[in-house]
Amino acid sequence: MNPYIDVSKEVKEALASGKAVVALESTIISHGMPYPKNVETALAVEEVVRAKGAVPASIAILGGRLKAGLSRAEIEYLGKAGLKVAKASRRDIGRLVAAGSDGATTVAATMIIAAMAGIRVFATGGIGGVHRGAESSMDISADLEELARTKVLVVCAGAKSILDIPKTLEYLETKGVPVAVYRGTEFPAFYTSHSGIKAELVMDSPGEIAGMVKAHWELGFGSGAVIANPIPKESEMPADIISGAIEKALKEADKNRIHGKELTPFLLAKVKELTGGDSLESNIALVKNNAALAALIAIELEA
Ligand code: PSU
Ligand code: MN
Repeated sequence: MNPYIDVSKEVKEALASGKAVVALESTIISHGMPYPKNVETALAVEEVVRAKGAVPASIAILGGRLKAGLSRAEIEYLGKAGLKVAKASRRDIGRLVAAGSDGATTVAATMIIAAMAGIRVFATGGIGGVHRGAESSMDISADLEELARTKVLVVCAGAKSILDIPKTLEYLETKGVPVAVYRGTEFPAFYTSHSGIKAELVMDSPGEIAGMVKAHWELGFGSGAVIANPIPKESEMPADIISGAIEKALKEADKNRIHGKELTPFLLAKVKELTGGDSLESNIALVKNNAALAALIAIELEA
């Protein structure tokens, strides 16, 4: 095991005995939702994973140590600290370790730490991707490069349309990352299952997904995979309300010249502000839904 990583006792035992483990990210806790809902959600999502028969491993960087499996107190700490904790992607891990600092891990950094620990399935809300206007800004999330190089399957609710979804899918195709939609006909757009983009590959069971990723890895391909799990019907937001809020958020970001790592958190916060509590409730519902599917896939992978 990498000397910089601490795997919790529960996660270590689960991995050693071939039990299913599901990784969970921490940017969603500190940067994605307000306190105390973020802590409640992170703990509830862990419970969803357990209820399905798998072991949750929330991931973060604490005091310069890479952590796979967080205690309640550690989750509470990250939730309370919020934006004061550094948002950590691949490039940030080394400097945070060297400084003995804390970091809330993005999809990319969570994949890296999960892979180091031997965890192959990870549930989150939405992945980063190619931003709208990337043809001039070149803003493409490091999450996509990580998916191209790290063997972790990521279950998400698609991508928010703060991103250019068709370009994000093109990028993943170029990089050889398998992308499948779970029981849906369109690639889902986070708050809504409708994006107008036809699903290229649809899978109907956790077993089928596990079989696909197992073959992908046994063939020697070194990439991750994306499973896009549409938000449950009852939690969906009306598409026009969401797209109106996103257009407004993008204009504000442009006006305030927000870019780099600040852009995604800025857009997420604006969309939330503009849609009130409804979007937060949808967000919580879809993360739980993804955690449940990830647990079932992880169980199939260990079977
Ligand atoms: N998209 C969401 N919710 C999120 C994120 C993205 O719908 O919480 C977070 C994730 O942690 C993701 C990160 O890995 O933002 C991507 O940031 P960037 O675009 O700066 O790479
Ligand atoms: Mn970016």
